[in-house]
Amino acid sequence: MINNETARLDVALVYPPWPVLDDRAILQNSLPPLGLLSIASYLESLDYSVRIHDVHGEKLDDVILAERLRAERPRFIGISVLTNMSIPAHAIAKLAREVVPDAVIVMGGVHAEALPERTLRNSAVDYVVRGDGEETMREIVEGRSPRDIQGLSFREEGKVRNNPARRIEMNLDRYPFPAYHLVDFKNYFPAVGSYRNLPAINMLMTRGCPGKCAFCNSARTVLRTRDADAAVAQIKHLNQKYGIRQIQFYDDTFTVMKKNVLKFCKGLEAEKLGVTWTAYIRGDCFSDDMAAAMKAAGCHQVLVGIETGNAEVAARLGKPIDRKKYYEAVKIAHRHGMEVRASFIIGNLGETWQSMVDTLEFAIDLDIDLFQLNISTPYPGTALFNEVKQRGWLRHENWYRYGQGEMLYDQPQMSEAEIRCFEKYAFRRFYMRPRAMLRMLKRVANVRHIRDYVLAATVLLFGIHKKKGRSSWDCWTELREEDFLDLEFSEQPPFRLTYELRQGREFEELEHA
Ligand code: B12
Ligand code: SF4
Repeated sequence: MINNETARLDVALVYPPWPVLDDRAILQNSLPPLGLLSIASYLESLDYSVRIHDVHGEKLDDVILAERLRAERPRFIGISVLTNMSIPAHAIAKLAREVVPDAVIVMGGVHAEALPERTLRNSAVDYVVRGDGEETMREIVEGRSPRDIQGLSFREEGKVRNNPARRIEMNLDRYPFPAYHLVDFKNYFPAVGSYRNLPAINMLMTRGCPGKCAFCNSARTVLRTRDADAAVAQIKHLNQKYGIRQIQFYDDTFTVMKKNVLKFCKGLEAEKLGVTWTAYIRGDCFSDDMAAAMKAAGCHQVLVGIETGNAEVAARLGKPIDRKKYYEAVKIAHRHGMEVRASFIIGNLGETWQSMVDTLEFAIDLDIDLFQLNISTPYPGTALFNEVKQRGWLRHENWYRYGQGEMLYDQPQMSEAEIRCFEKYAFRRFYMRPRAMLRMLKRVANVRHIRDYVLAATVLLFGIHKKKGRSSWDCWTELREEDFLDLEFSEQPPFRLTYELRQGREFEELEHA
């Protein structure tokens, strides 16, 4: 189905930049966008021609992106949107419309799907896809009428029409391996402190999470897993074709389906590839036999979102803590020689100075290896967003600043100054302990690790950030959302939760109303 006659590309998929303004981003991974890679490989398997432009990973400016799109003249342009990249995403849609006026422009991803009416106020966006994008994008590219495409939102007669949700695909093995061949591995790197070997790449075993956390878009989404053998085959392919020696599993909770994890570990160990890997676990989804199998298969670090050490705050987060389970999980990981990287959130609803101290004390007492701290951020599509919005506490909707590095809602009992002060104190208190320092030294396996530590220390402990000079990439960082929203709709969109809109309840109700 490649368009030989007109030499047009069928589909260009674009991953927008995420704010370089947040200096802590330099400590984070930059690995390929797996959602777009999955859509790309599925469309390629159906003989469509596809390219990926990772504006973030490739550090593309608007001139280069425009040149590429002009040369390719794609019939369809898909843009992936998380909250903190949504303003540049709008700019990319406008740019795409100017350069390829007849292309159909589609947005997907958690931010676009949570706010379809707002997204479609940009006249350069034709469709918003809600939920998994593979099948919906296929139907769009096949030229189906938008009314007949499930999981699609679009403008019709001056209104936004939200079609019913699409049935959730339970068989993830229907989709081919992500289209890694469409990205250049040299543009990507793993997060500081998260790898043993290089080069590293990301992959997924599952989609969805049964957790109920108020701050998370993944809460209550339908859990599905790939077959363990397919995941082993993918790692073998990545190792043999690209020399990959480190995998970062990006599943919300890798260990949630125990039988499959054990099968995967056995299969990977048998391949003797020497690939090391990391994965997210939950305190209540981890056990001795699983840890033993994971370690034998090359896992060297587990990541766990503990969030808080205070029981009341935890209950409000929808993630009640069972301290015993966390102590146990850390012990199990250590017993099997795996590091524990744990993340926490401060500035939560109901937070006080004392509850933040509880969190820090808990982190220290747990004896974790790496400590990550974020500031509570209310993302559209989460219960937290709805609550702070309804209470009138949300400070602003400048999405650039939704990067978990600043306070976005006010609460009577807690000031921004307290949160900022605690953040600095916590990093110093945790990492400036002899035990923590010794551990870090022991972890050094190569020169790159030393470079990473210097970087982390300058940013987290001393607050020294990379000097910002102007560059051509600044074209993405100082835009205003309202400049792109050129349409108005009279209807007031309801507050939605990501899982509701993916599982279809709300839209089906609207349909039958
Ligand atoms: C791995 C991960 C990361 C990695 C890498 C992210 C990346 N760029 O790949 C790292 C650690 C770097 C990271 C960083 C951050 N992350 Co993160 N991350 C994830 C995680 C766990 C998995 C992402 C993934 O690969 N998903 C699997 C793929 C298959 O799903 P998908 O991307 O959603 O794509 C599917 C559909 O959404 C849809 N789709 C998506 N795009 C498009 C486009 C088109 C055209 C179409 C048709 C369909 C479509 O189709 C895809 C295939 O079915 C998600 C949670 C999750 N389960 O998604 C959080 C998540 C995306 N991250 C989140 C956050 C908050 C962040 C940070 C802000 C954290 C921080 N403190 O800095 C940064 C911002 C990064 C950024 N802007 O890209 C939030 C986003 C919330 C929001 N509303 O924006 C999520 C949802 C977790 C949560 N808390 O709820 N993250
Ligand atoms: S924070 Fe973790 S456990 Fe909670 S819903 Fe999100 S992915 Fe699931």
